[in-house]
Amino acid sequence: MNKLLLVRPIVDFPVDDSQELGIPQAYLHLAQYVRQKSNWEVSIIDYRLNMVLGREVNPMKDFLGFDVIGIGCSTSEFPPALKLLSIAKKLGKVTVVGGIFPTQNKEYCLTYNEIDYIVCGEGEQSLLELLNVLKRGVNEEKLEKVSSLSFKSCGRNIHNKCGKLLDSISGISPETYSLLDLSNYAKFVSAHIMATRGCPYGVILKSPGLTE
Ligand code: B12
Repeated sequence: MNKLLLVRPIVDFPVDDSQELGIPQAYLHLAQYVRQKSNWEVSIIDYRLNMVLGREVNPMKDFLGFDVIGIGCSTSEFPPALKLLSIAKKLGKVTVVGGIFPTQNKEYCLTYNEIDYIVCGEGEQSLLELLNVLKRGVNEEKLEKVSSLSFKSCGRNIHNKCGKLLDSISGISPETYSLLDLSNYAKFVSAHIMATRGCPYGVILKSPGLTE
């Protein structure tokens, strides 16, 4: 087991024709981190891009050859993500979700059998830890040590402790960008970059001259 596919679902009710496309920043960060620190092979498929290009969206075919299917979801992405996760489970894949919706709705997400694991909050370190455990075969004791992970075990919902945030976040390398078909994104959107991560207000409060 060493092949991870990160899948971006289409959105059922986009606010414009572009499917709110954008380059999937989170997937690039996750893929880069995992690839740098393990021998997992990571691929990305963006069904939103495929939709606007008029390409085929065929998860039954696309998921073959991968061991783990990972999807990040905002609220609007959760229903289409579930459809994809259901196909992944029919194909016998391990499924993992992350992003704002699963992070805020862990208990709700665990009611769905389509979801094996939830990574809460910042995903890089936890995803790497999870993949390292999965590679050696599912082991309950080891899963309970994976930071920020939620999962079901013997009918109980387990929510592990949060991990530490990353000390530094590296930029996306050209090698990682090559996981995406950038020239096709360029037909529709300008490139977003991530300038900072997290909430800056704690820092502002501690600035000299300001009182709490
Ligand atoms: C940039 C941004 C956009 C950009 C996206 C550009 C792009 N190229 O992707 C644009 C402008 C297009 C956009 C549009 C919208 N956005 Co917006 N956006 C953001 C913003 C500011 C940052 C997201 C981001 O890229 N973060 C950087 C990456 C690295 O972090 P991340 O996505 O959180 O991913 C990390 C973890 O979540 C986790 N993770 C994520 N996915 C996965 C998957 C797996 C398998 C795992 C293990 C982990 C994992 O690991 C990642 C790395 O640590 C957030 C607010 C915020 N600060 O998070 C709002 C936010 C996500 N947007 C929001 C909304 C509402 C929208 C719109 C619906 C607005 C609208 N009405 O049109 C649209 C919908 C877009 C869509 N359908 O997907 C809401 C979502 C709320 C919700 N509950 O769903 C947010 C949270 C803002 C808010 N507080 O309201 N957005």
